[in-house]
Amino acid sequence: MKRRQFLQSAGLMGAASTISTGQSSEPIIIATWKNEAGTKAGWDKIMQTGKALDGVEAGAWVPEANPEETTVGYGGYPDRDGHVTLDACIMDHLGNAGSVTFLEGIMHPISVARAVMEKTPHVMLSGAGALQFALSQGFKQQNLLTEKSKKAWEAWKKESKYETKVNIERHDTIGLLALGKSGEIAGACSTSGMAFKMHGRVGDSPIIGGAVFCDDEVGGACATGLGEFVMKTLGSFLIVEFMRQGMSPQQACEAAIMRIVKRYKYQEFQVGYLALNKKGEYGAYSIQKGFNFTITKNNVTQVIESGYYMS
Ligand code: SD4
Repeated sequence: MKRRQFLQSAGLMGAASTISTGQSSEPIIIATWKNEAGTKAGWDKIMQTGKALDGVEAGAWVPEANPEETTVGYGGYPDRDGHVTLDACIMDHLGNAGSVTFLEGIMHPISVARAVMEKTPHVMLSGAGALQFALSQGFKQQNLLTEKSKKAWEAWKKESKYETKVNIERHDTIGLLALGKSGEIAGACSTSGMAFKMHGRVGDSPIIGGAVFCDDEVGGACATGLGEFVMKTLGSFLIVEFMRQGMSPQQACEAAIMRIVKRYKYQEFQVGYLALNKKGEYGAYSIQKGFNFTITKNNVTQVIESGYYMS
């Protein structure tokens, strides 16, 4: 029996599929991984301003500012040369988008990405240029490498085992999707990327269409996991296009994972996708077991285990 069929008959794919039943476009915010504080903050913001874009930005702020989160913002694990380099992007319902890559020393890269979107004619700023722009906008430069992350890097350096795969254990790169009070879609993503990556490595998280894509006619999608494979398949764009063709968010996430599974040695890494359509239906799917996501709707927050392809 094929793996997927087995999962279906065993009811193991049910978590995401059975809850994809929302039919209204009431406000909702969903995020990759266990990010309750993030989705709650995003929900509160949507209640305040009405806007999905404000919600996804506020949701990303939470792990960005949390020194205990070693995969996002402040406290993120550095690259192999000891630099904490950040990637983030944001997209609104009008198709506007902004992103920053390889940004150092700024606590909230998501807000710099938003400023790129709103205040420049560009989509993406990188490295020193992104920092220069952030400083010009009043963002403060600070050291984001915490003692905890420095120690982990020093321990890693003893072996310096460079592996181009994301650990399949839980990661906390935050990807968010929301519907605002008018039912409009927005999405965002923020990360410090792969721990101990090559200096200069940029993942999928700042790539519009890779880690995040939104189209107000359809909905949105976001990604987490080993960004190289999200980029090679342009996962979030693909999911939105699948939904445009009539797939449910759940079916679209599964089809995008299958696109990876068919072409690459998927056994060695993790990718997880989340999707939300304009009716408020959502879905999630990953290659490996262990991916989960958080949803806040009607002021109620829950963490849900995603369906997955591999045993
Ligand atoms: C990256 N996609 O830099 C990010 C990492 C990630 O959960 O999502 N980890 O490739």
